[in-house]
Parts: sequence; structure tokens; C-alpha cells
Amino acid sequence: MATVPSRRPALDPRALAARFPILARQVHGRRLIYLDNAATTQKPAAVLAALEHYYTHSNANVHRGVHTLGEEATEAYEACRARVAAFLHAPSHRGVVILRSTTEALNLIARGWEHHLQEGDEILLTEMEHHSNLVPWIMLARRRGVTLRHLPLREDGELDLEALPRLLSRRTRLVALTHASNVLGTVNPVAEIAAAAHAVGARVAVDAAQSVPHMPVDLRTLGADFVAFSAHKAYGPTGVGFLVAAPELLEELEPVEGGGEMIREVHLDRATWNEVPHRFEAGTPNIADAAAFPAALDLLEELGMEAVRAHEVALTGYAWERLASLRWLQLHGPADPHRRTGLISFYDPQLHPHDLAQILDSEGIAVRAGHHCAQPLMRRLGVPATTRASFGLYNTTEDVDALVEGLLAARRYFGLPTGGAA
Ligand code: C6P
Repeated sequence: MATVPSRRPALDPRALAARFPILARQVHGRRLIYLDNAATTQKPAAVLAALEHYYTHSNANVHRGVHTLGEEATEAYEACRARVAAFLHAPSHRGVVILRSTTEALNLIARGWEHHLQEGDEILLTEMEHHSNLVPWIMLARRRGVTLRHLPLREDGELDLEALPRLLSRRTRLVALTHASNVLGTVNPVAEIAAAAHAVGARVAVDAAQSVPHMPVDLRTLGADFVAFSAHKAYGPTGVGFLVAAPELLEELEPVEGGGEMIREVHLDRATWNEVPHRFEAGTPNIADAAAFPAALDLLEELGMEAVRAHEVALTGYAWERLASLRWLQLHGPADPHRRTGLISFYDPQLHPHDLAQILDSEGIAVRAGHHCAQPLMRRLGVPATTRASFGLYNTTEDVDALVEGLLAARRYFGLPTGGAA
């Protein structure tokens, strides 16, 4: 199996699984094999305990009360901001906006930055984007008359960087791309693309939903101006996501929601805004889930992100080899596990991905089937949908073996030959 060097001991996925209570449950009388981590990860007991602790101990509103509970709640909420900044080596905790999701963060960039744009300006995206990094820009293009361009995909599932010079120009005001594709797994060379974008004076927004939970992400070298990710894909609670940037770059954004918390002074007919990042957090935030997220970061830091990455590279390399031995399957994205994140999308031309996922579910195996919120990419790949297995800390080669057995069982169930298996 392929490995990458790691300064920490290798992960012990079985020991880790024991720290995730849900993984002890059965599905259809079978041990749950959870291979849908790109959609959302499971939560360790420490995160569940942190949630319970918050509600049983400190529950109050933030930045308001002078009472003890209010102070504790504010401290827990602000600790999340500081931990996210440290985890990503962000310039300052003042550059971390606590939102609901990656989707909300990308929408905030699109709406908050639009006053810098005018008709004729261009935004460069890629052909492998999730709808969350397409639709906000499509909406913006409708409002402002800006032109959307797209960096094409090569046959091997990587971006065609040779097309960059003809797509980037002084008209390009912003480049928005995913760090890692949720369908292909491809890890994009963000620093290289960002350098080219910056050379023409464009800003760079990066959708890091599928990278932050799975590999070391260091904002000092990533090259991005704005970064979005979600806690729930990083073993944290749902309902919390982040926009991370240098505070002075956040100053370039207009707030898009008005209300409590985000103001400095309000008159009947005018208002001034609070400082960044608070001006982007109108209303009572998701305090409890933000307060619990550091427990997930504790786990990732205890393991070390190099070790997390090494585990996923090894497991993905093993899974690729085993799936490639099923000759009827089309596998998507780069074959080299070092060039992809821990997920593999595949397509059996004779079996609809939903049927396949249903049969796998009857074996206790959770995978995702569908367009994965990437319809343009499905069209580009020429498939209606794919089945996707995505890995996490607690997955093992036995889980991959069970997946392969499940795929063989599905073929047999539909009376299709399995003789092509190597
Ligand atoms: N992808 C998947 O199964 P939210 O829903 O806002 O937390 O994340 C949106 C998002 C943005 N970018 C990428 C690259 C993503 O993968 C996702 C979420 C899930 O692939 C749900 S569609």
C-alpha cells in the first residue's frame, strides 16, 4: 500500500472506531460500515459530551449577558473561533467568521464581494465544482452581468492548467475553486492557481469542505484569500461552518444579513457595522455546536493531520486497486492516491447507482449514490450519477473488502456476470 511520511504513529482505525458510539450500531442486522464520510462524518463521544456539557452547564446567549453563564457561553463560542484559526494557521482569529456551513460561507463571499464587480468582469470557476461553489456565482452573474468562465477538466480527472493563461486576464476579478473534489477526489494545486490569479489581480476563494477534514491545510502556504469549510465533515456537529480570511480581506466584504450582533450603532434610519468578523454574524449564532467543535479538532490534532492523510492515502490506494479489479466498474478521478482525497466514485453501466447503494445498505454498508450536487460534472463525465465510497478515520481495509463483496453480491442479485473480477 502507498504511504506518505508521517511524524506521528499510524492511525489505529479500530481503536478510533470505539470512540464513535454510532459505529457500534447495526443496520439490517449487520455491522454498520460507514463509507459516506464526504457527505458527513460521524461524531466522536467527545463531541457528544461537549454538546451535552454546554447545554447542561453553560447555556446562555453570547456577547450579551454579564452573568456567569453568558460569559461562559461567550468564552466557549469564541474558543471555537480561536481553535479554527490555529488549526488552519490563519493570520488571526479575527479572520474567522462562524457561519452555518460551507454553503453559507461561499454565498457570503459571493454576496458580500459583489459591489467590487461590474458588467464585463469575469469570475473563473472549474468544471468540477459542487453546486455550492457554482450557484452563488450564477446568481451573482445574473445580478451583476459578470461573465463566468470555467477551467476545464482533463480526462484523467485533473484540472487542465494549460488553459489557465487563456482564461485569466485583467478582467478576471475572482477565482473560486474547490481544494478537493467531492466526486473525483482530485486535490487541486491551489497555490499554483492562486499565484496565477493573483498575478492578474484576482482574489481567490477556496472551497475546502473536502480538504480540511482529511489533510494538513495551512493557510500560510495555500495561497487562498477566502477559505470555506464545514464542521460536520470534520467530525464536528452539523450547523456550523466557517469563512476564514485575513481580517483586512474580510473588510472588503459587505455584510449580507442585518440584525443583532452585527451592528455598532443603530438609528431609526441608519446603522454602522460592528468590527470583523462579528459584522457577518447577525442574530443568535449556533453557539452549542460551535462550542462542541473544538472537541473534534482535539481529536484531529491528537492524531496529527499528516497521519490522518497517510491513513486515507493508504486506504484509498487499497480501495482503488480492489475496485479496479472489478472490470465492469468505471472509476473516476486520478488513480494515484497521493493526488486525491479519501473517496472514490464509480459507475457500473449495467446497474443504477441507487440500486447499488440500496443493495449495499442491506449489507450494512452506507455509501452515497447520485449526482453529489455536481450536475455539470456528471454531464462532463457522461454518467447520470455515480456511487461514492468515502473514507474517514475509522475505516479499515476490511470495510473496503466488505464493499467489494457487496458490489459482487449486487451483480449476482441482478443476474449480471462477475467473471470480470481479476
Ligand atoms: N458535499 C457530499 O456528499 P455544506 O453542505 O454547506 O456543509 O457543504 C457543501 C459542500 C461544498 N463543497 C464541497 C466540495 C462539498 O463536498 C460540499 C458538501 C456533500 O458531497 C453533500 S452534497
